[in-house]
Amino acid sequence: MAVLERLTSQDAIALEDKYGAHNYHPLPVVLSRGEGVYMWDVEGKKYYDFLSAYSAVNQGHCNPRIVNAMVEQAKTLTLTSRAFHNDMLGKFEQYATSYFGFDKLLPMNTGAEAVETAIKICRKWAYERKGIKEQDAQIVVCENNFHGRTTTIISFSNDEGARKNFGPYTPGFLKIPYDDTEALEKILKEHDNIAGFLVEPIQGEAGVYVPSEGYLTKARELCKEHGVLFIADEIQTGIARTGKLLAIDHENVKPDMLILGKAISGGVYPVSAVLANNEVMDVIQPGQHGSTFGGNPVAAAVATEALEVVKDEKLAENAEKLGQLFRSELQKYIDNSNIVSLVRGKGLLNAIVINDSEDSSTAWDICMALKENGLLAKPTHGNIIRFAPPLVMTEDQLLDCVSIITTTLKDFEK
Ligand code: IF1
Repeated sequence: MAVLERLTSQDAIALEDKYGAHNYHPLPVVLSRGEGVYMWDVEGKKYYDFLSAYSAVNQGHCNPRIVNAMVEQAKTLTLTSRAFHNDMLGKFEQYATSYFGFDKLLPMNTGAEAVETAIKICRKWAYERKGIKEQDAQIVVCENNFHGRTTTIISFSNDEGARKNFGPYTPGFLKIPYDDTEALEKILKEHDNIAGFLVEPIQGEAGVYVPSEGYLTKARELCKEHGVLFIADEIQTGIARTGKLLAIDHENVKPDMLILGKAISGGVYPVSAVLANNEVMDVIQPGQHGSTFGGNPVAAAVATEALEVVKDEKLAENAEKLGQLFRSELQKYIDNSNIVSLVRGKGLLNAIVINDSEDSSTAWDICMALKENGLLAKPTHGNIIRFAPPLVMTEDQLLDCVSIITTTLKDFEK
């Protein structure tokens, strides 16, 4: 019976097409199992994962320690709501605040919820501590940002697809170019009602855009000088992905608020969080913010274990080492390539830019060919392919992947 019930890829795709909303355009591959850096489709074909669920499975698919933490906790107590205490949340909060160096943590579930939380805390802080007139607080954001998909967050997106016909939009955001400290300084000087500056240390969705060295340091200084909260969205860049625990650690920058999601749970369970010191976090009092599932015991157990794995398995160090190797190996290929113009990134968050027009299907076609050759990656904006494998990869596996990628690219050379 079990065998008869097994779906083919084609059947699974047809079901999603018929019964699911069409809000995604996935690569046509149907995965049914994952382990470490590998995934298998329903026909049993094995792939290297080069997306890591958008950097959520940094600790590797079905990491046994994290899965075990989830199963044990799920057998004991799953959800109490925050109407009562549970015996896991405080331990997780103590562990995570000391891990990242903040006084307090506010737990949520998805990345977008954590961004919303940071926006609410920032505004409340502005009215109650900075003395900005009520309803008047502005938050500075960057062009080409990606912070999630709620109505407020898409209000300050400049991606037409993400934004169009979802209005009316939430006011209270000012947009400046990314990687531009002069623009930041100018806007901070011109307005006295700015509450915060929300920024991605590397812009992921924009195509793994790494800012100039010193950008984050200077932006941090400007915020301090103008009494504005510096808010780092490390949902995609955090948890060892870029070769340090956080991407801001490359410049030893300390934000006023740190937003985490994705790999804080190793991709096993939705967990997100905002971290801040008391003078900021204490503006939130009972009844002012929350979530049914936020801070539940399973989330607490899973996230604690996921963070321990990152330290124990030295994933930041591995991402740094393998990232250097990946970029230098690909660069050797690019030096003689017409189809790829450059490779960029930090740690194991990298991208190649395809040398073709932005609206051509070349990046997609290359990803389809990579899939045939046993490696899964996804194009991002324009003609860019993001490469972000789980951080538990070995050097031999990485070199094997470089060989799959370069062999595939050769077929696309003009
Ligand atoms: C999708 C990209 C990645 C994020 C940052 C907040 C969130 C995200 C910096 C929201 C989420 C995702 C969501 C995913 C695509 C994706 C993405 F391509 F859009 F840029 F990762 F690369 N801040 N990023 O990157 O977190 O609410 O989703 O948990 O399908 O929308 P979420």
